[in-house]
Amino acid sequence: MKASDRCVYECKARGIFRKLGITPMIGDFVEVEVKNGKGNITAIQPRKTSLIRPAAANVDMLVLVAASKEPEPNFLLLDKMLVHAEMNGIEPVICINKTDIDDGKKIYDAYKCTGYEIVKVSALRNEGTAELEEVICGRTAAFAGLSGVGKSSLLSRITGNNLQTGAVSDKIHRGRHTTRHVELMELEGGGYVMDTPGFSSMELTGVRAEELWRYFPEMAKRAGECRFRGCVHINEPDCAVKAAAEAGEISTSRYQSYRDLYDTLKDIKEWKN
Ligand SMILES: Nc1nc2c(ncn2[C@@H]2O[C@H](COP(=O)(O)OP(=O)(O)O)[C@@H](O)[C@H]2O)c(=O)[nH]1
Ligand SMILES: [Mg+2]
Ligand SMILES: [Zn+2]
Repeated sequence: MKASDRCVYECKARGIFRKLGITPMIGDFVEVEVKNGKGNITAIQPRKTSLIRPAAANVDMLVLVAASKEPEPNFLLLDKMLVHAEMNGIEPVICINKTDIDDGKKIYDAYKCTGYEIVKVSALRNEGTAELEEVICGRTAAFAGLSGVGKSSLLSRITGNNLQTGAVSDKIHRGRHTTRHVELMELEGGGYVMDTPGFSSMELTGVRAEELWRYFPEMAKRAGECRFRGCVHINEPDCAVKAAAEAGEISTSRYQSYRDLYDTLKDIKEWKN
């Protein structure tokens, strides 16, 4: 069934959800009671996945959009988002946009060691967008990334909808043209995509510092070769992860993010105890 064949009802959520502390999220499968053309959400199905940043349910792919330039990539934020996706069992894809102004090699080199799919695109020139659509095909994908990287421009290309876009400087100075609401859009070849508001910071929670390496796939696959069990891959001798970082098999940027995040998580724990 296509979205155009479906009925659309404006719904209210019953007060019971508020009492239970449950908020309906974008992407939820719900049961609806219709009266006089208006819907009432009576039940929310268990969620397959639930992302906090961006807030969305049942997403199975996170397309992390970074611009090769304007704005400069924020590697630490990208790495936090990748850990967040890993923790939630959501497949991440790295999408390098604006390849018309810079080839994006810096981002590519930072992530080629991860094994994640990397797609280079230019929304402006409509290059690589068909490949991006193919990668998403059949899935429910949320687009996330800094404001101004081109999420709405890319989604306009692949959905054929005309989404609101805005110049980077406009957003920074006046907060105009930003995506204020999130909506699922159906792809012609199957699958759904959603645009999300850009954000520039996030706090990583729900993971212990000692477990953090598990969410860096290029570290996790080498951890079994470390001398010590419980190695956190920072100062231990005969650490296979550190050796791989020194040999350039794990990028400097990824290893640095790991160390920064490890320190932050360690501090949170000590502060809470
Ligand atoms: N040069 C270039 N500019 C782009 C590209 N994609 C988007 N832009 C521009 O970047 C700005 C922000 O785009 P937008 O889609 O609103 O970004 P969003 O905040 O991530 O949704 C707009 O001025 C776009 O025209 C691209 O591939 N190349
Ligand atoms: Mg946008
Ligand atoms: Zn180690």
